[in-house]
Amino acid sequence: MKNIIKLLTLLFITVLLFTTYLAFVYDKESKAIEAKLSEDGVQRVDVIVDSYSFEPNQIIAVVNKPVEITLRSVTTVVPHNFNLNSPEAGLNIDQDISPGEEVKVTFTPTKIGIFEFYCDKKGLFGSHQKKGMKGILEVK
Ligand SMILES: [Cu+2]
Repeated sequence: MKNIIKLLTLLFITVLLFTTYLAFVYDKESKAIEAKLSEDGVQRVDVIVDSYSFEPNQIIAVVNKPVEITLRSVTTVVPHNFNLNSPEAGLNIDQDISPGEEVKVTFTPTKIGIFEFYCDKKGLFGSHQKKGMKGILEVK
């Protein structure tokens, strides 16, 4: 009986450590990235497009300055897209991204706020957005 309790305690501690580790890794991956302001006045950022994620998934940009996002697909089969639709803030993007393709989208955010982007494709088992293909643009 005592051995079982010991075993369960050990198992509990292992699970606890593992989930803490996962939370730490996940937190690192979802770190916000500031779009880098170039000499030509354009704020640029690269985003890796995979099934089913955008990396980084938090982009920070400054209001009323052009933003250029390079979307780099690393998939071999699954097509994705990049939707960023808040027309009231100057955001009106629906860009298809073929497997392995690299495309650029440019826009100028005209309002401060937090705006969601996502992939609106759907597979057999649900939408890509629900599987994690989403992120936020924070305009400061
Ligand atoms: Cu997708």
